[in-house]
Amino acid sequence: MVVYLKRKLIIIPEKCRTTVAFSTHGVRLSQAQAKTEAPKPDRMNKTPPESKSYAVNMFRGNVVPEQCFPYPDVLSPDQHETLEMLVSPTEKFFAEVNDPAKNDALEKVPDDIMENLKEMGAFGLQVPTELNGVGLNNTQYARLVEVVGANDLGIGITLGAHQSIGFKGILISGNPEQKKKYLPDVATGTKIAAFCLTEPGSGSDAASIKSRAVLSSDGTHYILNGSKIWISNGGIAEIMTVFAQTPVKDPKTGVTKDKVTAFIVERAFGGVSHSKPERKMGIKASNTAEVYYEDVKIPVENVLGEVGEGFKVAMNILNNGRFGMGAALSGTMRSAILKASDFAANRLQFGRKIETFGAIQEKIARMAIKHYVTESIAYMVAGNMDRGFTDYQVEAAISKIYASEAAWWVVDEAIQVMGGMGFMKDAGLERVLRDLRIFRIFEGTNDILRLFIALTGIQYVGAHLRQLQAAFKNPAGNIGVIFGEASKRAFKSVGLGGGKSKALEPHVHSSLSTQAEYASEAVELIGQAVEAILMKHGKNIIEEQFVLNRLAEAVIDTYAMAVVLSRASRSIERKLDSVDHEILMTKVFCNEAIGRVRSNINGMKASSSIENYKIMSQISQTICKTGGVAHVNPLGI
Ligand code: MYA
Repeated sequence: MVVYLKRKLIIIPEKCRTTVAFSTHGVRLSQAQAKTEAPKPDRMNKTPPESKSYAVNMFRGNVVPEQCFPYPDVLSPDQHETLEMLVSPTEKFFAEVNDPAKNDALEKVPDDIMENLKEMGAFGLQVPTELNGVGLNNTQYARLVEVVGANDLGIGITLGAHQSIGFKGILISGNPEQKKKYLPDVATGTKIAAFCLTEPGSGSDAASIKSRAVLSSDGTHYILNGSKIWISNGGIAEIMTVFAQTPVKDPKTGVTKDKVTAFIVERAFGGVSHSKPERKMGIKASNTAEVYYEDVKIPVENVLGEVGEGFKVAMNILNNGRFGMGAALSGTMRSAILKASDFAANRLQFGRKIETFGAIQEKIARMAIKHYVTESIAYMVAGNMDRGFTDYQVEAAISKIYASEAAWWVVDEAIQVMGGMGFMKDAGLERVLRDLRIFRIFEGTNDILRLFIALTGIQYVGAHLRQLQAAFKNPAGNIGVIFGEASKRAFKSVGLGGGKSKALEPHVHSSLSTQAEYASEAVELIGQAVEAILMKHGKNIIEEQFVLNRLAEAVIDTYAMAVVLSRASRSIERKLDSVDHEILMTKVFCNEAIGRVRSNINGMKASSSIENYKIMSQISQTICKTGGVAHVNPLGI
């Protein structure tokens, strides 16, 4: 792995080089090929993959509204009614039966609580009803998960590790026999599931796992050996989605290479054992353990997806589950804001309620705005998944990053508003803060996901620029492509073509027109910045993480702007009771976000910023070489 993400680069020949192009699912060349080959006619005519993802298209400077405007509205009246019937008993259960502080102290979800959750159907929320599940769609699931997140994140992880990722592979990639065999038991919680990817030597670099499964000589089963660490539900799971290297012969070259394959492993196969539960900072009620596999015999019919395609299976499961985190943490924030605002509205200091002080007002307003953004993104992603869109991975990553950072900030500030009271265990916030810390780390660290966002978008741009470059080799045959691009650029340079800054005007309510202009401007800035960094860095862009991080930041803010504008516009249209409040939050968020976007875009190119990145790199290297802080104590002793 070069720098975390091994994107394969294609260099466009120098003489017509405007930028570099990257491999994509649809367009793929080795570096050597790209350097030497003239584009072949069929490749010239090949249309690069088209995505309708709002976030991905921002990298080309395009507003593609389909997956953002109007705000999704996917529930039928029946689905709405089902959800209503589920939400209130779930809230009642958490308010009256479950005790999160007790679970935290016990470092376990007590057996009676587990049984209650099973009876409520909480272990199979998205499994079809004919396979013993509740049959919810993603939007309905998000709403219930929000209730869980509002009350007990330890239970949230037990449930989430089980269904959000543990058996999700069977649900989305399993064949009918696998679904029929495994889903009924996991849906009822009779058998608990786990997702087993991470290994001692393989965290963020998921493709580098060492566990290995070899086909038996009679071809009936695989023999799995290896170990996994930090597996949520690892000590209690009966059914595991396990990723392991398997030897795979390339049909074209005949060369055999190890490639990742996904397996459904039953503890009952034998050879599966686990460590005692890990002692953790938070989410203590959830079980986390190492899992060991020793000559585990896995029947060939338990391969999940295709042999050698396990990395994609893993990524799809993770992409598919990420919105759940956004929804759960939106619930967590809602609870924290309730506590902080209740305290602020009652606490007297200096003869006044502290809610009347600007210092407290700013905190509470920002907490609410971050919650509004988190919630809006989570339901946008869930809604788009329910509408059948499949290119939501960048948005899902944005949801996870935004939610985990916003929740941390909100709960930390809630403690600050409550002062000494917030620091006390009885306030119930210190546990939540401990629970929250892992959310920026697991399911893809936020750092890795930022790079994933930036590089996925750049890859998309690269494919389109490559088509343009190929078209210039045969201008006569590609007049449409060239003219389309040339006119787009010409319009852009003189601010015409509908004016990019007006691109969102038709989709956003007129009372938010200034903010819509900011959101459109941000898209345009991103498009220009991506072209500029590709021209400047070429294939080395993957090494420019200081720059990529700033690009990802700009993308996150710009996507969030569009989402809240979409939601607020719908609230205006529907004349919701909270509409005025929503407009105010949307205005503040967008007014501030455009400033951050401009600053991050500037930070991708300003020479003073670039100089600082070089210096920071040097500082870090010195510290790591020294083995800690490199400057001496001011006292010299
Ligand atoms: S589970 C462990 C979580 N671990 C991770 O998330 C691992 C993070 N690492 C990665 O995601 C990947 O290794 C990265 C890829 C991104 C670094 N979608 O050369 P590449 C394709 C689709 O860039 P790498 C846990 O924490 C890519 O296009 N495709 O790969 C438990 C390329 O395709 P092609 C993707 O350099 C937590 C190919 O793969 C994606 O190795 C418990 C190779 O790409 C993607 N995302 O780096 C949580 N990425 O070859 C409980 C790559 O065709 C849940 N590709 O060009 C809590 C839920 C909340 C509560 C719920 C309550 C009920």
